[in-house]
Amino acid sequence: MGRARSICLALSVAACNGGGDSDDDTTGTTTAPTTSAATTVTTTTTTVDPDTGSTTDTACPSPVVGCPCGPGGTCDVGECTGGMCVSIPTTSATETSSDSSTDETVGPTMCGDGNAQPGELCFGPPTVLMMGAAPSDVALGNFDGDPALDLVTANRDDDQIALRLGNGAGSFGVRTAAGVGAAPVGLTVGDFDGDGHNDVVTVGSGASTISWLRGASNGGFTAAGDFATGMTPLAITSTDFAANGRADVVVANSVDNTIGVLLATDVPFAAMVPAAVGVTPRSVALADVTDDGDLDLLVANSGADSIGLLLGNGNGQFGAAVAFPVGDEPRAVVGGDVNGDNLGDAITCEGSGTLTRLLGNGLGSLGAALPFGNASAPSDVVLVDLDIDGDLDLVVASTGDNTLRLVLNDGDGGFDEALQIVTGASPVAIAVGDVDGDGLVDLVSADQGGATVTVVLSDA
Ligand SMILES: [Ca+2]
Ligand SMILES: [Ca+2]
Ligand SMILES: [Ca+2]
Ligand SMILES: [Ca+2]
Repeated sequence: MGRARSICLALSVAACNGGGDSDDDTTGTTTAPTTSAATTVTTTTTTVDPDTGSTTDTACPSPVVGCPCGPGGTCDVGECTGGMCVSIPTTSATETSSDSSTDETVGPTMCGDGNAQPGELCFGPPTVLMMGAAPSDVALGNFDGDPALDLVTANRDDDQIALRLGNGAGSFGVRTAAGVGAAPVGLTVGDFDGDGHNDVVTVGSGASTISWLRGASNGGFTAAGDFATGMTPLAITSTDFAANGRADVVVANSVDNTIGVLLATDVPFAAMVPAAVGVTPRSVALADVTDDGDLDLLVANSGADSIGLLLGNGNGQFGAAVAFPVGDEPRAVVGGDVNGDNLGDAITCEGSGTLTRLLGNGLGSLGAALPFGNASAPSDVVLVDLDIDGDLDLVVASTGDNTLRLVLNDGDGGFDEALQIVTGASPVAIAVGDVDGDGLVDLVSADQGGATVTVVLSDA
């Protein structure tokens, strides 16, 4: 491999000129990759709220940017000026580099030159936006008919979704909200009635229901019904199994130890069909692990220290769950091909602080758990190509130290942490998408402890 990487922070071009890291695992498959402290750039948070003044925005459950200061003139996010919490100017960027002896060259280009090159990892300063009480999940989608991605959160503690419409340039407008079933801890975006407009379905851990909000295509939503799940569902995802133009839903019922499928047929949704999984399922992901064209289901069984794999037949029915041991208390699972063999693999993050990969073996199964890396009480992980070199990298939400960890793939499924980005308090969920239309992926975290989302735009 030996690809050099430039680890770049867009706000500090000086940080982009060197420090290339090529700490690749070239020896392959028998050794679990380890995370070195190779190159880490940490930035403090810059906060900018596009809501000029918060007078139209009444939900200020905590002193964050755009909200009144807390007792003693303090802010959980931002700094107190004139009684209001405002942005903190940037920044301290520090860069340390080790094991540079194996570096062949410095990075191919600089961040900030407008020219995105494979191997560059370029992100700008984070922006923190107030969303409501305990945002517990976040998604990006189009809700107002323009091509700009909008962002929506499920707010556990105010029983609402909160929406901010994107302007296509990386900024978001005024917050609006809509009520859903009690304690929404997850949401998914799709067209569940086939009218061509995106809808939102939340999963209510307090209500043991899903709530369907029908999108009106102008940024508005209409409550369209609640539908029973199993007990205390904690996670949700969706896909259109039958290709009938109506997305279907899968939930994880944490008390029942089941997953449940709710098909969107003539009238969303048909009664939930459960299937047994391991103890305390709290994350679900759809991925084609067997490369047969049908989506399979991955489940993180946090009480059993395992993930479950349920092979799909393509119509929303799944085979029996097969469990694979992982680290202590898996909190999230994702699927995708991380080692380039066209077989789906699984990645988990565990509350104990570890990450684990399990490689698909082409036999409808997964190989042994290979632990790697670390984070502080990680709560979510996503697979996305961060450095545009064609392989899937990781973003890990690290709730214990309020960071997003960007972890790069060496192309063979070996991972090294490359960058930490500071977020609002307790980032529990991640969404990725191109919110500013530059063709590069941007990051959003739902900061459950901070009542905020953190938006991090890529830069070239
Ligand atoms: Ca719709
Ligand atoms: Ca693979
Ligand atoms: Ca990559
Ligand atoms: Ca972008």
